[in-house]
Amino acid sequence: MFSGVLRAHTTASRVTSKAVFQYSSLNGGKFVGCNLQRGFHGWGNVPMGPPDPIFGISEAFKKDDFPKKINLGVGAYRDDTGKPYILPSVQTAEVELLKQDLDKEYLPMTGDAGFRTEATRMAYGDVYDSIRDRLVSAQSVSGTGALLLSSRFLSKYYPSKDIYVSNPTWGNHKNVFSNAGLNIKEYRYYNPVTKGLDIEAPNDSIVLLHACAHNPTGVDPTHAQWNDILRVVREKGHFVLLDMAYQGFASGDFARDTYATQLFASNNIPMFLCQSFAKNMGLYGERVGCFSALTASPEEAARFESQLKILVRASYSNPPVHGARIANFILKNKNLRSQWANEVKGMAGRIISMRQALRTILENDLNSKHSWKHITDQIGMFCYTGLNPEQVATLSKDWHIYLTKNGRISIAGINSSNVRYLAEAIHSVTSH
Ligand code: PGU
Repeated sequence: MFSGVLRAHTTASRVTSKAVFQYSSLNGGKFVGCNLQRGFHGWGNVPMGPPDPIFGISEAFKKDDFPKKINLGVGAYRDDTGKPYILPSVQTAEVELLKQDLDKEYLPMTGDAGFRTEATRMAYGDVYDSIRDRLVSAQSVSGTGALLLSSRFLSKYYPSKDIYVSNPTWGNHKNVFSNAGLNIKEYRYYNPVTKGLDIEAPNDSIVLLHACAHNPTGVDPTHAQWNDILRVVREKGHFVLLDMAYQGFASGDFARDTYATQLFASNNIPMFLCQSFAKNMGLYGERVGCFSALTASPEEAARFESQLKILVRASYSNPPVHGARIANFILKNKNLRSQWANEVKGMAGRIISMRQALRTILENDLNSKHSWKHITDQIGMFCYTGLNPEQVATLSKDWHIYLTKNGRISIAGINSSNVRYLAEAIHSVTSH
């Protein structure tokens, strides 16, 4: 064992600090530790963090070797054999792209321009042509990346730092927003007394809304309720942050799921939109998304875009290329695009049939004394079951069925082979 002394000089202050490095001859001469005489003394101040409420469940599920285990935690589509589903349209696009022998050069900071055009056109539908010269967009690192850009931009330039999210909402909204320096406030999404939507926030607030397939409740506003929300947003001067992670999964139809986006855009509500292609193209790990901002004029759009580029450059420089190419290829190719639409319809349809199957077994076969109507009333990938944390814990401990503590189940994880086992488990934990 011997010690070496390293002197580091900082040119700015001319301060010299000493660091004593220890090497161990017993450890093959490898560096085994560093003891700075001043300043840093290791990460003793770093507390152990909790596991992620959604991805932590996948980790627990993986460790379980029970053959009938079920993962209903993460919102990731599975086919009827419980396997991840690679969409045939995506496979075709990848094969065609490979033939083109494309390079892997950096994308511009705001990403692939063709992809951004196609993605935003799909989200804003008929309104797109009338707003395109005021719309600023950036390809994002999936939906989460779009939310990150939104919240960092708002934190820097929006006058209020309070953001109102529905109670409940997707858990990671709060992490992303608070990391960007925004203060999380909640509005009561559903008022059980009026059986209506309840969005209470002071004037000029930032309000996060789920464009379709609300996560975790699976309860979306009706068109009439969206119109009411628009009225309130207008009267109170709110800024709308629209999260659209599930276009196509609410109704099985891309166009029908754009009601909220089109409503706000056509009424010139100041808004950001966060799109994800994780679910509807099954491109989870490719991280394909799009951030867009509706501004007041082309001149404002130009200033906004200049700052957006600076923000992207400082965050991750430029987005990944492969997934956006796949999405763009599908969106631009008429035949492939309609094939994709059918594949999404198929996924949405399988989810609906699993809702029906689960409810039927619980109510008709097992004679549950509870109503399970909400399983089929709710839409999108999730069902907010109403199971309490204790029942959720029993499901994982005794039945090897994994779901988030708030009682949300990802219907996409249910299939014809496990639905009965799941129904029996739910019946068992709700029978006492
Ligand atoms: N917004 C909402 C409402 C979401 O549910 C999700 C994903 C995202 C954005 C972000 O998805 P990206 O993959 O970044 O595009 N929620 C899923 C997936 C797992 C997770 O928590 O990220 C879920 O299970 O809730």
